[in-house]
Amino acid sequence: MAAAKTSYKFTFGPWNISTGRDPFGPEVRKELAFAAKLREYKKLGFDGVQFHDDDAVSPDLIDGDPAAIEKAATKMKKILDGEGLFCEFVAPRLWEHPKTIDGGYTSNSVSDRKYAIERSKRAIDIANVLGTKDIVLWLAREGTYIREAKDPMASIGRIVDAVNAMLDYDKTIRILGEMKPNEPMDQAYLPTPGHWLGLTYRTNEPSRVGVLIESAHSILAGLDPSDDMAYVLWHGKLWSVHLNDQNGLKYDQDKVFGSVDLRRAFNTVWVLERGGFNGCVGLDVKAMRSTKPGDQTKHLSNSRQMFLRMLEVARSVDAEKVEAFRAERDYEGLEMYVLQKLMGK
Ligand code: GLO
Ligand code: MG
Repeated sequence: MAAAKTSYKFTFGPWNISTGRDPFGPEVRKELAFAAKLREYKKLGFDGVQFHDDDAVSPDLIDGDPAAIEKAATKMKKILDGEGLFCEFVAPRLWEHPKTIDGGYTSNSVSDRKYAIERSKRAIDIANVLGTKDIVLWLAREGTYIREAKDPMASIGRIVDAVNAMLDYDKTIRILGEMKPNEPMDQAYLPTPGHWLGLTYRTNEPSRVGVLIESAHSILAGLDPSDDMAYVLWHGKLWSVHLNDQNGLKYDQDKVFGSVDLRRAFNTVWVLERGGFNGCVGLDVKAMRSTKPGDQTKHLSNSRQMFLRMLEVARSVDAEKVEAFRAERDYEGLEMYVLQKLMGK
């Protein structure tokens, strides 16, 4: 096992400070201006920012002249520098535009597929200006509402082709797949980190294709996030995480890290520590809709605090004791040892 890290870097995306709009009701808080959001990061104990392409560059410019995109990204980089923040990654937002209604890389429309790839290349340009090498692909609409809608085998090939096109476009970027089993689609083509991982080895440059794992997404797939993370760590491909929590199999909740299941959070942090994870700790969490505007960043600082507190717990685990319980096959004893730790004993 790699040596434990002494410190972690914390990041989140501007979408994690939100208006409370949901499918059943409108905004309950005013949208905070982007610059005002950025001013919150350091105050909350965060070091870096995760961007969608059209967070970094206004959505009006995103389909236009590449030079104008670069100019806007340069402006954003100055603002970031001014705040002492770094950009962790850029993710092309391939799920809101009219040309991505049927998916990005797997759309049945040739011209829409082209759009998705061109837009991904622009996201790489933006990443270069913002000083990051990491591109995240959350494949939101690469799936179907009805299974007959698309050719499933052709779809997998199209995703690989798109990844290869990005790897070819820039020989230094890395691509991180963030998989989710459902929502917005009924079923995704690559529902879990394991599915994506298999595909990384069939790309033109596997060493530049890795994984971002989000806790809630693993839980939605009926899997344990720490097991997913351990599997990908073993492959040396866990390059980022989105920690949060999820209360069972329902819509993607993005609850505060550890707020539903403390033991699951413990296992997540314990695995990251022991596995020598050295990516950023991203907290992809949402405030409750009932949250008052003055409290709209509490879920972020609370999640960070939960991670740090869990880190103390994980670091206080006596590895020899754990081994002794294992050697005796005394898992009842081991379980009680962990539960006592979680209760502060
Ligand atoms: C949604 C995803 C989303 C991504 C973000 C970055 O379920 O978790 O928040 O993490 O768009 O690609
Ligand atoms: Mg996420």
